[in-house]
Formats: sequence, structure tokens, C-alpha cells
Amino acid sequence: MKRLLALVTATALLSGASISVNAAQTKAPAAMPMPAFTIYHLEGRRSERIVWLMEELQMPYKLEFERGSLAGSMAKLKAVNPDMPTAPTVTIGNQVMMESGAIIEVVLNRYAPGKLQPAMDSPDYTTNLMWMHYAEGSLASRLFSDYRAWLKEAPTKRSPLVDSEAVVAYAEKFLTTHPWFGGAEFSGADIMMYWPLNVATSLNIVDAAQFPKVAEWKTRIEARPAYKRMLAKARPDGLIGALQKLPAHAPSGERK
Ligand SMILES: N[C@@H](CCC(=O)N[C@@H](CS)C(=O)NCC(=O)O)C(=O)O
Repeated sequence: MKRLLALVTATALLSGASISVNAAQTKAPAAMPMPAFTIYHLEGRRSERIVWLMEELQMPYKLEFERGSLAGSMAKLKAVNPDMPTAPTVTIGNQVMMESGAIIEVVLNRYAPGKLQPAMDSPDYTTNLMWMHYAEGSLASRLFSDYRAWLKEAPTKRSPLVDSEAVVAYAEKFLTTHPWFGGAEFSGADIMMYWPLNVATSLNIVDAAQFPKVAEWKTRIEARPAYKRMLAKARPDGLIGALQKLPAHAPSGERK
């Protein structure tokens, strides 16, 4: 393959033809055919992201969970992913895969190129990818670190380090100048960001009143037909096994 590429490049150079790398990058490659795709799901948990993604794309998928039973759904999930049973777990053909952000990237890059992510030469490409990873890497990790600590002992002040409020404030700031975490358009990054931002306010880890842009973005998300279809299929009885809401969080703005 490498030799073939070198030969093509050399022939093009000798013949005076120019190869435009940018042109090749901006044109979305052809979609690969989608093999059977099954989502192993826990109601109200991160696996909603993948159901929602497939609803946005209007692509076929099979949804596996036991309605009304997190334990029953977990047993199904463990049967396919015994070593690391986290939701979402998916099967793509005969391959088992986990990590919601990575699953979204595989689905979009292989089976839906050009959809729900900015073109590679767009300025939104970099920020979109950053939020795709920020959702779990910086946001969810700090939210759950504060949540677990404050469940045990109510805080008196915030950490001077980047904490749960700082990570939500950074998202709020971005939304003051952009309609979506995808930038100009709704994208996979919005799908990644919704779950932890919803956790942040609904579990009282941060004060929702401090983040009006996040609240307004959530309202627009919840009005999307694909989001509503996801709720109907993936959370047919509403939220089950909800995590305990914090009675108190650290006073806002202590970091500054
Ligand atoms: N970073 C992973 C996190 C997956 C994860 O922890 N999922 C939770 C549900 S929201 C889970 O499976 N928890 C079960 C457990 O930890 O035992 C992702 O984004 O897919």
C-alpha cells in the first residue's frame, strides 16, 4: 500500500500534477456498510448517548436491556463484556466495544462520515473534538470526585484546584459565544456533554442558577425529536435507580 502511494505521488509529481492534501481532507470519505449494531444499555445512564446518536442519524440498531431492572440489564451487559461491564457496551458485528466517546467516533467516522461533526478544515473541528473528550476526561471525573466526597461529608469550601464548578463554568463560558459544543452546528460533542451537565445540576453538585447558558442549551437539546425518541425507547418508565441528590454543595465562587 505504502509503495503504491509512493508510486502514485511520484507519477503525479513527474507529470506536474499537484496533489492537494486539503481538498482530500475536506471531502468526506464514503461510508462503510454498517454491520449489526447492538447497544447494551442501563436506563438513565451513559448508554443513552449511543441510543440518541443512532436516533439522530436514523440508523438501525438493536437495544438490549431489561426494562425496570438495572441488575437485569447489567447481567445482559456482563454476558458480552465480563471483564469491563460498563454502559455503554456495544457490539459492532462480532467486535465488542466500550467508552461512549470512542463509540461515537467509530460510528461517525466509519458509518456516517460528514454527519454530526465539523469538517476537518473547519475551526470548529478542534473545539468539537476537545468537548468530545472533555465530557468524560475533565467534566465527569471532577463531578463524581466532588459528588462522592460531599455525599460523605458536606463541604464547607471549594478546592482551590479545578473542581466541579470550574469545569461547568468553562462549558457555560463557551456557550456564551457558541450555540452548540459542536460550534455552529449540533454534533456528537453535544451528545457527550449532555449527560454530565445534566448530572451536575440535577444532583445539586453545582448551583443550576449560576449557569443560564447551560440551562438554555439543555432546553434546546430536550426539544430535539431524536432526543425525545431516545427517551421513549431507552427510558420508557422514566428514571429508575436515580442517584441521591446532594443535600448541599460547596458555596459557589469560592475558587476565585
Ligand atoms: N467513560 C465511560 C464510563 C462508563 C460508565 O462508567 N458507565 C456507568 C453507567 S453511567 C456504568 O456502567 N457503571 C456501572 C459500574 O461502574 O459498575 C463511558 O463514557 O462510556
